[in-house]
Amino acid sequence: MNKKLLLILIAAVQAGCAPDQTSSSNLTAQACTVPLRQVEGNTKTLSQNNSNDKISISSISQFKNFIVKFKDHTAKGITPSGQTVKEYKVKGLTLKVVANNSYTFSMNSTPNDTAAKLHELVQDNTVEYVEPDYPIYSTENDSLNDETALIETADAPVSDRDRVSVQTMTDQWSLGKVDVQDAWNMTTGSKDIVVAVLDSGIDYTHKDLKNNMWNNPNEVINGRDDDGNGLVDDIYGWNFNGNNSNPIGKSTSNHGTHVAGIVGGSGKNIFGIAPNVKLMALKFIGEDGSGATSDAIRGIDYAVKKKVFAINNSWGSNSNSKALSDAITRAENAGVLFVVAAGNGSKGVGYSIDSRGWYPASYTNSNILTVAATGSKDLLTGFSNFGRRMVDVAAPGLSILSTVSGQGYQRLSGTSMAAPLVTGLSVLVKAANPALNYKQIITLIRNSVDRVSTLTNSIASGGRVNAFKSVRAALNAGPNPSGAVGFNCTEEQ
Ligand SMILES: [Ca+2]
Ligand SMILES: [Ca+2]
Repeated sequence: MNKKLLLILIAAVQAGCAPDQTSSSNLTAQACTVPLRQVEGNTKTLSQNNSNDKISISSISQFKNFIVKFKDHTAKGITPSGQTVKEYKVKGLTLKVVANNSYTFSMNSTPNDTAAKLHELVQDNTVEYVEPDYPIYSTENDSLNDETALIETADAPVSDRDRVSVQTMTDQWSLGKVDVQDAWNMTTGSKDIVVAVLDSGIDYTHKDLKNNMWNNPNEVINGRDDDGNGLVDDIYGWNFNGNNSNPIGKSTSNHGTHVAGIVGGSGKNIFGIAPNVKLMALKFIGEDGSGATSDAIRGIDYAVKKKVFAINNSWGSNSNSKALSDAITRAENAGVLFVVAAGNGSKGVGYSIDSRGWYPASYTNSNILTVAATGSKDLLTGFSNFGRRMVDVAAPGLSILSTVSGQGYQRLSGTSMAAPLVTGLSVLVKAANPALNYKQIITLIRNSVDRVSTLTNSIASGGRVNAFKSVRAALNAGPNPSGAVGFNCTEEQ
C-alpha cells in the first residue's frame, strides 16, 4: 500500500466514514453523520429590524430557494384554507406551505433582482422573516470525500483532548459497553413508543426492521388521504424529499436505515438498543445525498402531529435557521424529545460547538439532547464535536454494526451512530417509567452516565451513557417523578 493511500484510509477512519470490511455483509455505500455544508457564518434571517441591511440581503441573494414566515394572523390573502391547498400567489411568487404561516418560494433571477424582491418582501409588515431554504448535504457530497481534505485531516494536529482512532471491535460492542443486558432484564422497550427517524429513509422491508415499523393507524393504501393530513397513503411516514408515500432508504442512502437499526433493530441479526419500539420513516435527504431545511421542518411537524415520543436527528448544519429553530420549538411545546448528533467536525476533526455553532445541536431548546461519539475505550473519537455546555452525553459511535438496505449489515462510524443509541435508550427509560416527561428523561440520562475523566471538560455530563443505570433510575423514580423538572440541558453546573 503506498503512503498516500494509507493516509487517505487513516483519514477516512478518523473521519468516521470507513466501513470495516471484516464483518460487513453488504458494502455498498458509505455514510456517517450527515454534515450540512453551507455558507459560512450563521444567521442570515431577514426581518424588518434589519431589512435595510443591504449586506444581509446581498449575502443571501445568491440562493434560489427561500423560506418566508408571515406574522401570525396578519398575512394578507394567504391564510391557509386547508391542508389540500398547497400553493398561493403573493407578490408574483408561488408559495408552498411549510408550516402555519411559513412558505417556501424559489427565484431563478439574477442576484440583483433576487435582492430587490427580498427587500420588497421584508419591507412588507405582514412578513416576520425571510431566510434561505438552506440546502443540506449528506456525507457523499461533503469534503470528506475530497482526497486533499482527507490527507490534511490525517496530518492535522489533534487537540489536547484524548482521542481514539482505529480500534478493533467485536460485533455490537456498543451494547455491552452501555450495559444493555442488565437494562433488558428490566425492559426492552415498548411497541407503544414511536420514534421518528428524520433522515434519508428506512428500508422498511429489512428483516431486522419490518416488524418494528410504525404504521399510521388511520391510513390505508387506497389512493386516498384517509387521516386528512394532506398526504395520501402515508403508511410508514413520508418522503418529503420526493413528496411521495415511499420513505424507503435505498442503497444510495443507507444512512437512515443504519440509524434505524441502532434505535430499534428487532434482533434477527442486529439488536437495536430498544428492540421493542415503533420506527417512523421520515425521509428528507434524497438519493443524491442532499435535502432542504424546509423538508426537515415538514418532517418535524409531521412527527409532532402524530405525537411521537422522540425524533432522532443524525444530521446538522452550520447555518442557524430561524425556521428550523421554530419547528424544534413546536416539538418542544408538544413535549417531543429531540435527540441530535453533535456533528463530525470540520474535515473529520471535531470542534467545540459551544463556541462555533452547529445546528440543531447548538440550539438551546429544552427538548434537545445532544450526543457525542466515543470508542470502546470511552475516549472521544477524533471526528466528534464536543462542548461542555452544548453536548449532553457521549455514546458509542465508532465502528457500529447495523442494518443497511438489501437485507445487509455494515459498520459505520459517526455521531450519527451515537445519537440513535441514546434515542433508543430514551425509549427504554420511557418504557420503564411512562410517567417521565422529556425533561426528566434528559436529566435522568445525563445523571446516570458512567463518568469518564477524559470527558469531564468536553461533555456536559462528563460521561458516556449507561443503559442499566438509566433504566434503574427510571424505575426508582416511581409513578410520581419529581425533582428533575426545570432542568436546563445547556446550563448544568
Ligand atoms: Ca394521510
Ligand atoms: Ca389512504
